[in-house]
Amino acid sequence: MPPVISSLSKHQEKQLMSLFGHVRLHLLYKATIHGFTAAAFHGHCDRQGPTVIVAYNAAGFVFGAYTSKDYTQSGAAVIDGEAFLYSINDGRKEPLRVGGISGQHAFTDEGSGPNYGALVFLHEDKSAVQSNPGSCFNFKPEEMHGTDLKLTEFEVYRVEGLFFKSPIRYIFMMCRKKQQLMKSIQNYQPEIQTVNQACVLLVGPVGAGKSSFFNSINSAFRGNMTCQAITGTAGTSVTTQYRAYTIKAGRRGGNLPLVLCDTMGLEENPESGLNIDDVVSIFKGHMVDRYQVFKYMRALDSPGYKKHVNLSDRIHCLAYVIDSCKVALLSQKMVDKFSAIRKKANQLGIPQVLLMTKVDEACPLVAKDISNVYHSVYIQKKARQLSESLGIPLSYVMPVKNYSEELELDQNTDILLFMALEQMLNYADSYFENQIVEDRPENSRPELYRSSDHPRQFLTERDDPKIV
Ligand SMILES: Nc1nc2c(ncn2[C@@H]2O[C@H](COP(=O)(O)OP(=O)(O)OP(=O)(O)O)[C@@H](O)[C@H]2O)c(=O)[nH]1
Ligand SMILES: [Mg+2]
Repeated sequence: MPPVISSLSKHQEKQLMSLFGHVRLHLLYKATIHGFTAAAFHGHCDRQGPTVIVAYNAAGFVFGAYTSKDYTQSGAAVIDGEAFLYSINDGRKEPLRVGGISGQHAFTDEGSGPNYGALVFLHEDKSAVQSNPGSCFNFKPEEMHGTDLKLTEFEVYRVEGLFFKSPIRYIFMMCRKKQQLMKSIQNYQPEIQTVNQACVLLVGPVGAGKSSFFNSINSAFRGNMTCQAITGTAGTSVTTQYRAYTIKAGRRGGNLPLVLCDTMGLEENPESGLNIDDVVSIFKGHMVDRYQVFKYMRALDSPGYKKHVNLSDRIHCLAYVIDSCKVALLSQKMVDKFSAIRKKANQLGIPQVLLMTKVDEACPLVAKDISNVYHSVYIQKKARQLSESLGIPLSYVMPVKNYSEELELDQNTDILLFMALEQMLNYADSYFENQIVEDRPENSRPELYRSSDHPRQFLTERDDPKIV
């Protein structure tokens, strides 16, 4: 998840927390960023354990619902004695808390927006709430939400702490989250039938952590530390070869449906580091794996130039990789290089994301516990700065921590890496969507049709011995 920021004011947050006691709220979903749709809500909030909904309206009400149960889209009426509705408003000293009507269920766990009977959020996939007091919960509408049923914002937080007095439960939940992400990545299949793997290109300044990102993803899927790509620090780029790495799901597992392409680092000097013409060759799929990027590959007869290319050779998603500690040090020349690359990528319709690496070095709070990454004001500030200087929307900026000196894998680090990867695959899908020429007759599009017309070949858990 990108570093989305809570809209709660300090006062509202304090009032909300007073309903729970000593807890930590972890923002899972923010509708103005992820969309005011039931699908977006379920994509971020299903199976997250105890959660609280925070809805905002223009009349100044912050209101919502707490449940200690999971959302799973089971279709069942869920009984939850701990569930309650609440409302916070400047005109009131204490928050309003409304418990459920005795003998009635708390919410209906369906595929629509969260349905608490008396309050149905994201009603009809809109930024609206439907109010029916008396069904499951009872309240006076003017006390709950005024007369304003239109939502200006809608957020969902996981409620952590109180319920994780038992560390076992917390570990179990994070384990489940990691498994879900791994499965979703393994089961990914490009929208186009002739393409088996999405190609993601990593581009960034020397030492930003491009090769380490590949090593980290490879390690997380293998289940042990790997160092296939050479990493380290030097005056110039440690990586000199263009590499298109495949990744295995477990030691003896099959290849994942993605290729991570690692390159030489960018340098300020126009004559040094990765050249923009080379980047364009890579975008179009002309550069062969293991090409030594010593000099420009403009000559079409260069041995590293693949003349005949098809859609699967091309880059389907571009990830800019930037060291979080060096955001303020990005020179104008480097920013210009990024915008030149961005212009070329835009022309070719390649979706772009931004990986902020080394979040552990940038913020001591995150170094202590990687799951603090979304609470770190410093990381959020850096993400904003990057978004503004490179002109990339904030929701496309993803913080990650690569494995650098660790000897063992860490679950929270893996989750952050997988979340970034899953997002890249989603964006690669947007690239494929754009390749499907809907208005051409069937017989004139031999390779450009949706793979969903054909049975999907999913990896099974048996193929994936390393899922933990
Ligand atoms: N603490 C920390 N160190 C990192 C992280 N990512 C990379 N590093 C370290 O940063 C240094 C450079 O990482 P590389 O992966 O080699 O960087 P690169 O972008 O591939 O660099 P070039 O190939 O030289 O362009 C290495 O010493 C890594 O161990 C991270 O997220 N956290
Ligand atoms: Mg490298």
